[in-house]
Amino acid sequence: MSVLQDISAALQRGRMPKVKELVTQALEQGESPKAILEDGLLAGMSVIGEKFKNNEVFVPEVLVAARAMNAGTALLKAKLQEEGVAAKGKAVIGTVKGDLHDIGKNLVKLMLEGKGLEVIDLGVDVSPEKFVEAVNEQGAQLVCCSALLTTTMGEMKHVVEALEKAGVRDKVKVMVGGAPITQSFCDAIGADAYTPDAASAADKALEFVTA
Ligand code: B1M
Repeated sequence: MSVLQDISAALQRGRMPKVKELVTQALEQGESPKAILEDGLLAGMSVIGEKFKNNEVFVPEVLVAARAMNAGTALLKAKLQEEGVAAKGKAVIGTVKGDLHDIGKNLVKLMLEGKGLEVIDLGVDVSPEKFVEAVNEQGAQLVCCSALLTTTMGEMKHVVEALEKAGVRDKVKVMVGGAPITQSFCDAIGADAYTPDAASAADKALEFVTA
């Protein structure tokens, strides 16, 4: 196996120290940071994403894989910036106002990053105004809203309305998700996409920024 395949395999097993060791080794061997990112780290994360979608692995495995990915990416970050490897697109993500659940939102963030997108995480209890402010400040193409409560899911409509009011609705795609969200809810509030899980959210996000 090549060192890049080793990185992918170690990441899938969530072995953070091994991933760090292998990324360092790959750099010493002259592998390009871009290849290490795409054929090592992102390749491994994409396998995890598919398995998660198919219920072959679960939240803990995704979290340890993501932790390993973050450690590997951190070693590459400065070199990638030197090489000028641009992110494929930019997203802002947050759990909507009144809602403090963030496990699913964090998974979506990790999966988006796993697809090479830059993600600005606004955290939890994010007001519509804060989403708008982030879009204006960050120039994001995607607005990703998560909600876990039937009492807070209506905030997603307010996000869409706030983007309209601010005159930036046509500049972004609004993606929604979380346990109570459905496709018909997405359609009713005028969002652009509902996805049921983090892996399909990442697929859709990539589709939007590369369309
Ligand atoms: Co809360 N809680 N909780 N809770 N909690 C639920 C959601 C609940 C269903 C439990 C229940 O009653 N059976 C219920 C909601 C009922 C309803 O609204 N119909 C509930 C309640 C009522 C509450 C409180 C009101 C309880 C109280 O205080 N009386 C309170 C509300 C606090 C608040 O937010 N203001 C509350 C508090 C909490 C904790 C703080 C204790 C904790 C959250 C910790 C945290 O997130 N840091 C918590 C937890 C852990 C849960 C359960 C048990 C698990 C949620 C979770 O993390 N799941 C949950 C019951 C359950 O779901 N079984 C429950 C794992 C996570 C990976 O899944 O977030 O669905 P999920 O994300 C998925 C998809 O939905 C999707 O991708 C993810 C993975 O693939 N997804 C997206 C998510 N966001 C997406 C965005 C996308 C696309 C896909 O595009 C942008």
